[in-house]
Amino acid sequence: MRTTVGIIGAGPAGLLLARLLHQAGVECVVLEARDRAYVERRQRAGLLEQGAADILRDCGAGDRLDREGLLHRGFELRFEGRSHRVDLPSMTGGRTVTIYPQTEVVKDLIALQLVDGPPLLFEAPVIAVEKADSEQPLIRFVRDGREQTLECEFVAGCDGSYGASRRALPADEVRLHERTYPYSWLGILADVPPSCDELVMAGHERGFALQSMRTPAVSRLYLQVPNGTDPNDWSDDRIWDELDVRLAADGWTLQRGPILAKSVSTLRSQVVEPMRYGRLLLAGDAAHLVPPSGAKGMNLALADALTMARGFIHWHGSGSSDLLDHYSDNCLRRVWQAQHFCHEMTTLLHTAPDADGYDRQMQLTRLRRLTRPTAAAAEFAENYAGLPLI
Ligand code: RFL
Ligand code: PHB
Repeated sequence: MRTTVGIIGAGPAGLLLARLLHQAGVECVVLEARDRAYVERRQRAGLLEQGAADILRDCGAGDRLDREGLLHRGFELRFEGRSHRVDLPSMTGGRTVTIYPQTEVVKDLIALQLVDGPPLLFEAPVIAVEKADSEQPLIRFVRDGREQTLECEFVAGCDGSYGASRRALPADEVRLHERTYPYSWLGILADVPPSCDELVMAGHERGFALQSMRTPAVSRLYLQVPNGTDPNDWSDDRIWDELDVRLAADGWTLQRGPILAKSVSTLRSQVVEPMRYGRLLLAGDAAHLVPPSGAKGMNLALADALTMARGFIHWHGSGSSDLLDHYSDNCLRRVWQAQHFCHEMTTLLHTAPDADGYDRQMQLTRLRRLTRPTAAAAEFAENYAGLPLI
């Protein structure tokens, strides 16, 4: 098999890239390790920045997003038993965010691709990317139990942090910057309407808690838990009791309901620098991870895919590799900005295992600044709503 751009991974990054290339007449093939049902059901992100929602609309994937997405103009910060609303439009020149689950973004992009898009092969795990430093890179993958090859002009590594693309990077050419946080998130999906129309983030002494949602009828909630936590050690009652304590505020009641899913994920930051090796370009989680506290992972993945698509389209139309040559630098500026914001959000709201009274006072001082019309509050809102895409 031959193509122009071989795309590894059918997450938000790979699917958006395929859509944009297809619309511009650049040939590509997407190889995905898992089956369609698995990819469409994987519970992940929930929040789209305005810029990311606009990218999806512009490529024709905005119909359901506009019908079913929940537009949010602010969120609540809770600490010391009180709620403080952060208003986004008034501090960001009118920008908002949308709650629209990653599962739905992925379903919409897959549906478009299966109607008129380039080939998307499910259950086709890539085992290696070879000759990335040559003009003819090669992808080795398995299909129906047989090993096959896809010859490409470029390879787009959109296969997450455990994919084959990362394994193809020589350690002496590419650096991996990394932080692992001393806590994880226990996430639940609950069959109960959210107790608040907006997101609620609590910076409690016992640890972080978040009330989010998937639809007006289904809630998504998170609790900070120690690393190594087994979700089975947390009964439904224990989860609701702890959420009650951490999210408590005067005059507010957390509604309980059946828990549909429970999982634990560790919080980590990673950046691969540069995001390119030869003719292998990385996008999304393959290039960087952020702790979920800042809700930036899917948004960064979509922004990378747009930047990469522009590079390939320019190269395809003009023969110039100018944009591709600046791909990594252009993305990394946004990536490091998001890393900084997510790190700030994480340390602002989580309680480290060795935290003492001094650390707590530092957190409370930082939190109080965000509840007044300060420059810190404006910068926080700007970052949360997302920086405009260039
Ligand atoms: P994905 O979505 O992981 O897709 C990668 C795809 O590659 C496939 N793959 C392979 N395919 C072929 N061959 C191989 N060898 C392969 N290896 C892997 C995988 O099966 C998969 O289909 O990466 P992508 O596209 O870069 O998208 C990144 C996002 O998924 C991720 O950053 C976000 O989910 C992070 N995130 C959030 N991001 C936000 O923007 N807003 C949020 O509100 C938000 N909340 C979250 C989050 C992540 C969380 N977890 C689970 C850590 C909340 C949580 C709890
Ligand atoms: C989510 O809805 O999954 C979500 C929202 C905001 C975050 C993280 C996750 O910061």
